[in-house]
Amino acid sequence: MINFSAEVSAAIAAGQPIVALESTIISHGLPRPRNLEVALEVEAIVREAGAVPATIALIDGVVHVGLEPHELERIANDDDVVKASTRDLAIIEATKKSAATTVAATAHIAQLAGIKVFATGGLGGVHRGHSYDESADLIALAETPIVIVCAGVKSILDVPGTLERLETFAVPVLGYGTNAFPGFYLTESGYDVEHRVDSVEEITDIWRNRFELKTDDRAIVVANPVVNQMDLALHNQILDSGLKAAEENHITGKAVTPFLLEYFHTQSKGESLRVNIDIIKANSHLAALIAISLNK
Ligand code: PSU
Ligand code: MN
Repeated sequence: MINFSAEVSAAIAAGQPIVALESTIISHGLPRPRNLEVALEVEAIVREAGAVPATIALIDGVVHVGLEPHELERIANDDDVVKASTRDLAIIEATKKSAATTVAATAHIAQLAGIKVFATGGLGGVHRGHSYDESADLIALAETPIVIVCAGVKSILDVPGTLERLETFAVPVLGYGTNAFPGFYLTESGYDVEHRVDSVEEITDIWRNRFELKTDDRAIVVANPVVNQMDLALHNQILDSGLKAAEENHITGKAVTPFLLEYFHTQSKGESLRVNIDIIKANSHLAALIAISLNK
């Protein structure tokens, strides 16, 4: 069963453009109390652009598409909110827990709800040096027809490895106004994208062309580079020490990404947090414009 917020059910009934937003970035990606403020600011950006935000999470075992303010507050502040990927969804339902959804789980639920556009910060991908640590985000992209707007994959990951996997899964990657694949905290990752688009109309065109060719069963990644990137030297230094710290502390599984993000936020004294917030806001704005264009 899916619970729709009043705002989202009205939008579905009226055929309005909707943007799905993930919640793991709120619960596990940003520090308190900024996380709740940012979640609300991001929703406001989507509304201002003319679309309706649908933040997705599980509350007491129920899937919610669109969160009321008090529900958003629980996801942001409750210590017992776990991080749920696709495989966890049915378990969380059965155990009546509350959970924030990753890119993979959010995309899955969004698609069930008929939502075509989704904004996040950075995608999960292949982790460095661990051949079997690949985010379930990759498989979800291969199986979910949705447009996902991101600032590339998180720079803590193996970027070329992740791009190779996206190629294997036949997931198109479009550089928005760029030929360079963005590097999350950095404007450029050092790797290129094959396809560049310069308008939302081009993305809509590509989305529609896929139906005819029956390549419409998977995601389209729109890679939107951050404008004011993090200081490069600071970024590289923290990345090196962060990867070592994760290793030394034996951080594994789904704890790896939150550990590294938190490490960045503390070590950079808020600089990576500033960039992460810029990213999610810019991506949500672009996602709203895409949702509006797809709706025409
Ligand atoms: N983007 C951000 N911050 C985040 C994430 C993305 O700016 O916290 C989350 C997303 O929910 C993504 C998850 O799906 O990190 C990836 O986790 P993992 O590597 O364990 O699959
Ligand atoms: Mn992992």
